[in-house]
Amino acid sequence: MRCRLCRNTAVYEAERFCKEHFIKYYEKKVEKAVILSRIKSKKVLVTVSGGKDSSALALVLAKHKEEYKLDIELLYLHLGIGEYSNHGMEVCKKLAKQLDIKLNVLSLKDVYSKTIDDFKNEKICSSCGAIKRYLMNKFAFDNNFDFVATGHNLDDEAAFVMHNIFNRNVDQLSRTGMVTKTIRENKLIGRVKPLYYLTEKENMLYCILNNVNFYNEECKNASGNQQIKNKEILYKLADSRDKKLSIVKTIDKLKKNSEVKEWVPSYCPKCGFPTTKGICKFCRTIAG
Ligand code: Q46
Ligand code: ZN
Ligand code: ZN
Repeated sequence: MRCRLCRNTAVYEAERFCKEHFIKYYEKKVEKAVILSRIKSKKVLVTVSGGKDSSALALVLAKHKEEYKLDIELLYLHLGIGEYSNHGMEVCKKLAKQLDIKLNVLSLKDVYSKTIDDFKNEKICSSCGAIKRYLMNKFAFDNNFDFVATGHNLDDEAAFVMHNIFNRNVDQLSRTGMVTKTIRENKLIGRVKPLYYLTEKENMLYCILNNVNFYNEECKNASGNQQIKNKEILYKLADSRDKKLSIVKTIDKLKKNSEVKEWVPSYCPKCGFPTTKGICKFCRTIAG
């Protein structure tokens, strides 16, 4: 198959692009997200796991950091999930070296004397997710970052939207989107998803074509992960990039036309960070 733009051999068959034109296509999509989410000239903390999505994210932002005037650092959360966490950390160390970007490593064990392996409940992924969100926000707040960037992609977003439609969860749906606001006085650092318009496959190809290492191992708890189950449903119903994009864009349009209630946080009496009410989920989980 030939590239639709230059007739060289296509490396990305779905859109018929050669290597050069795929990379241009990919970086244009990231640029669009960077412009729309207004993170140019900001101090951005990029969370990395060693997987393809966050490695692609770190690479594309590092490559364009001068152009976007970004001040970026990486964060690896070592959650203590057996060898999986050690392996992820090693991949991230190599990535940081290759990109020449500072890597911060935060170990749950070192700071809170706990690991995810210590949690034996059925909802381990829900606890893990809450811990990750809390630590990203706290690290970014304590170190004066303007935004936290994550490797969430079009597949993640479309799967999340579908799951919440099936569960009639309007509140969660209203919280989807490419970027959330930073409200420093509320100790809330905005989260941004620069890979919002790109699929998992595209992220993987971007890493491969740029010789960036990533690892494909699954966490041993992945069978209980709701997000992974959501994606399996998505792949059955929306098998193309266009369909996934339609799901996400429809919700974006609906949100623009509807009034979204501002979330007024209260503060956790134990740690002082925002919560919906009472002691925050992080403090409850860590104490449990
Ligand atoms: S790391 Fe954590 Fe995932 Fe492992 S325990 Fe579940 S949520 S599956 S992305
Ligand atoms: Zn081409
Ligand atoms: Zn708390």
